[in-house]
Amino acid sequence: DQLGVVGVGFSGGQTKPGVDAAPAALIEAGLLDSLSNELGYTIHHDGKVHNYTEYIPPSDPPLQTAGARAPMLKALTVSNVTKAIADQVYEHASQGRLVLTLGGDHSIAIGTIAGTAKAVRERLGREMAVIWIDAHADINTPESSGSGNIHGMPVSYLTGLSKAPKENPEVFGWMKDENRINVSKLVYIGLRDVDIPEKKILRENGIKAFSMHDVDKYGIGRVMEMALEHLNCGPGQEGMPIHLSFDVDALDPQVAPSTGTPVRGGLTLREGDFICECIHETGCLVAMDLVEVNTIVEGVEHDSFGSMETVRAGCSLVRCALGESLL
Ligand code: DIR
Ligand code: MN
Ligand code: MN
Ligand code: MN
Repeated sequence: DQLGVVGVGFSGGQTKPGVDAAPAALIEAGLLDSLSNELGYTIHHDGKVHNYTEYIPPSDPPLQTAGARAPMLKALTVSNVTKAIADQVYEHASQGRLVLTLGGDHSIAIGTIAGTAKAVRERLGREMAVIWIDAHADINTPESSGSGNIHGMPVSYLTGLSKAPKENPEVFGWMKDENRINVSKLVYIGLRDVDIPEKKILRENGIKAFSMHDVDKYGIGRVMEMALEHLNCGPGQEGMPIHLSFDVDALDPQVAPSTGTPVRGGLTLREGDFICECIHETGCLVAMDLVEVNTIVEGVEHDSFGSMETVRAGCSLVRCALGESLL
């Protein structure tokens, strides 16, 4: 099978350095080698981890919108960079390749999903589903966000809940309907740190979300059945293309401590891998993002145990989504 790989060394959707070094760490750990040598993928990769410096404006002051709790940080930078990512991902997806994007903070999913959504519409004439695995809902609008960090907002742009402000069309004005997904085709798993305004957004839009409470209550097996059934990808159903966006902070910090905003009480390594295996089994996967691995959080050394363990966990998630556990 053909696999397009995009290395995204970008951290501008939040304030902690180190998440930009993750793609290199994942590749150094042998991820791409195992995908080609063990899983048999033909890999299309330009051999780079992009830092998008050519897209970063010389000045990008905090953007205060009327009624917002906090100014939006690096709005123009993230808009420009995600547009470039969307083009890269579209290029792979439009040739029918499964696309793997190694991030980077979660703001980059604005680009990856925009790129695959467009390619899937053109190639298959269909809408795409998104499975968002995360401790957080990442569905703040610029108005509801308490931090101003865009990695807490990607889903609001991707679903059209947030759009380019009239007075600042250069901030995400490049996004068109062809880049967006329907809120009814979105499923969350792993949530446990959702802001109050985000809970309201989830409720008002009837968005399907499985929190850690649901994982405890039903078990991950039943949660995956319900999630895939909701997306028409269960056994006997017609199926639809799936983009999997996996934030490593969905995993418990005991197994993935090296991430910018760890939250206790997360998924076990096996629950994370199981989610990926179930999605692989559907045969519907068209793209995967692995984001928020941060190799230098809060003084944790680059080569420390926690950082290595997080990289190892990330590699395992990707291999499971790409078919490693098939017997
Ligand atoms: C918070 C944290 N909801 C925010 N979000 C994080 O900044 O909007 N997302 N950490 O990964
Ligand atoms: Mn690349
Ligand atoms: Mn996230
Ligand atoms: Mn998160």
